[in-house]
Amino acid sequence: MTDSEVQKVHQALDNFQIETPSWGFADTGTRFGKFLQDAAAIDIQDKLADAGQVHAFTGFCPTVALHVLWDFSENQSPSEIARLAQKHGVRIGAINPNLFQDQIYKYGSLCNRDEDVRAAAVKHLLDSAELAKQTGSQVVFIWLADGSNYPGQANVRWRKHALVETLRVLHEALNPDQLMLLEYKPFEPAFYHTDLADWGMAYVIAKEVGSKARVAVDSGHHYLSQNIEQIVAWLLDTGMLGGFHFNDRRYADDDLTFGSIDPYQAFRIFHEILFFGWETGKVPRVPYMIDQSHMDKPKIEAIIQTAVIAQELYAKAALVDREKLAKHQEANEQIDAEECLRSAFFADIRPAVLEWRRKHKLPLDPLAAFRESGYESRVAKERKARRAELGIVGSGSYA
Ligand code: RM4
Ligand code: MN
Ligand code: MN
Repeated sequence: MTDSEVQKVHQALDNFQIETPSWGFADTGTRFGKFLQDAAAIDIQDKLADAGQVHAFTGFCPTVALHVLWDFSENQSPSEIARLAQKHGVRIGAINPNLFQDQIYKYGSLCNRDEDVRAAAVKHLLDSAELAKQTGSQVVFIWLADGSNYPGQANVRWRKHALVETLRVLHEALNPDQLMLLEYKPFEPAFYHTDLADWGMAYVIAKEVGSKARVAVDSGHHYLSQNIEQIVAWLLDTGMLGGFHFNDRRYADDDLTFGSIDPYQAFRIFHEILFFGWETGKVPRVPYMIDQSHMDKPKIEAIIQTAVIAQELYAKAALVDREKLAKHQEANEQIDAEECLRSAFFADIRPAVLEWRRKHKLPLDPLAAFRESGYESRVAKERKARRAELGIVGSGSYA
């Protein structure tokens, strides 16, 4: 790599941050069950401590996304949680409302035909916006599980109107500098129809709701082989890209480590963002977030590994010779254009990334350094004892 290429990578990395998910540190599983880990976080204090570790060893994961019902409780004020985060060297990132686990949501939340249920869901959104304000968060990140399981069951147009109407209430409550992101997903938990099934639906709803609404792209929420980077390019071009949930998949919403199955896909997403930045003269500050639940990998290591993979792929995307690429595109030189992407993707950027870590006085190998610290075995022992003391008997059972 030439000096100017190394510089290009360093400049890009100086602007690259990725948010960790609080739920990635806790015991989670599939719908068939859970495999419990002694070192898994028990409460919000543990989750923030673990996220603090990830940031300390990587240097670019300064914020943590919280899930309202899993992380906040009556006996702990939001500002206390924000202070706790600070103590561990991180800040609160996106606030994720939970419109899917309560019994009242059997037939949906914001799209439910029952007015009382819709009102309860709206109240939860307003509470979430309040939590965001009190924790200094700019983002309310909405994943809607609403949908139906059987043909004929639901009036999809009625539900669309209900969605706009209810989301507008949240929209009005947000500060001018706050955003609400709408995450789409084609199926699951509902299997016949999902109210926000794809980026187009999320886009339409966001536009109807108002200027503080954007679309969120979860890389696992597409049909197989869908061109995600094209969606990203269109959302960028229309000013509607709100952020990401990163993970990888082979089949459905697998929540596997980002870039573990198809790193070229992840690279192409980053490339579209940087290409847009190059063309418009401004690289957008996109909230990149990890949305993964590791049930068999050790959790903190898995998040460190994910962050490092994302950073490496971002560095590769930064290396694309965009000037050259633009010329080849104009001249219809498809092989040369494609080679612009391939040569960046296959370049060994690790020495440049090492150099960046050295420059920022970070551990050269975050994963190895974290392992050497002994943190995980220490907390495993402590948390195991605390579970016993608190009488928490973990269960892996599905039914
Ligand atoms: C969904 C989606 C959301 C997450 C829920 C629990 O599949 O990815 O972001 O909050 O799972
Ligand atoms: Mn997600
Ligand atoms: Mn998902």
